[in-house]
Amino acid sequence: MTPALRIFSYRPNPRVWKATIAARLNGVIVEVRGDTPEGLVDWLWDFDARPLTAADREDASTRRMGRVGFGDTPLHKTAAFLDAHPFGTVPAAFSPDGRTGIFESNSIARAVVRLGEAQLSLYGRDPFEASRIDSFLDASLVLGRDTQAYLLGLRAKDVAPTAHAAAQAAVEVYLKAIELTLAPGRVALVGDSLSLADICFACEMTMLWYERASSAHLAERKLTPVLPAGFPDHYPRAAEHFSRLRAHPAFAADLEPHLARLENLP
Ligand SMILES: N[C@@H](CCC(=O)N[C@@H](CS)C(=O)NCC(=O)O)C(=O)O
Repeated sequence: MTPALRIFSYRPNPRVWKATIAARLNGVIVEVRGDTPEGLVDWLWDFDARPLTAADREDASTRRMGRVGFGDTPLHKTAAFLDAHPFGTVPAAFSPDGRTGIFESNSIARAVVRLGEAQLSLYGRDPFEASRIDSFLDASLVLGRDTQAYLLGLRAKDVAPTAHAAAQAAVEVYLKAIELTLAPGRVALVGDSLSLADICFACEMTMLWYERASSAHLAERKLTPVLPAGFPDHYPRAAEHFSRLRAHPAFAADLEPHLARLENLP
């Protein structure tokens, strides 16, 4: 069956899982193409993304320096890719004919939710709930923005104290609000059933789990984790919500192998 949406990204990428979890729930078929983060420098960034050929490597017209997360290595982005994706980032989603590019992981997940609306609503019961879901998605984008430099610093084993401080402040603001939302005994962030807001929350938490692979580096820099293993003491409802979501089969398929690997590092 032809996929309803194609996504190009590095893997594993919890941002992509916002879309694949939604797709598992509502039956939309999504194709994900890509490679490791390091491997993507050897790919042609295009609707028809693929490993570079010798001729592609010679083609200076596609060569572009990456801005976020790809250091000083040139990337190879086609003109059609940049037309569809003016910010030039991954995850990069496309309509099946390749004509419409959808960027920002939250919007890619929204596309999946809209495509599968007839099978299952993950976007609230009315315009107010839908807009409240958008509110959580917007807040998660701010969190993502303020933690990105920190998480990339961890990957490069070169965390700047300013990036750590920004991430710490952002995580605190975000989790306090999630905790408050769940305080009246709610089991979902919006309304009383699972929505895209919960999917997005689970994936943002999973992004932060990456920190656990860098305990030694943080200790070396005398920095404390922004999401310490003891965070459930401070945010019990948020922690419980995350535990519930990660155990859900539609979530576990993507999240569990990744989280388990990070939790069982020597
Ligand atoms: N807020 C965006 C973040 C996307 C993003 O920043 N992607 C980076 C990799 S982490 C990228 O594609 N960088 C390529 C470049 O800068 O050329 C989302 O959620 O999709």
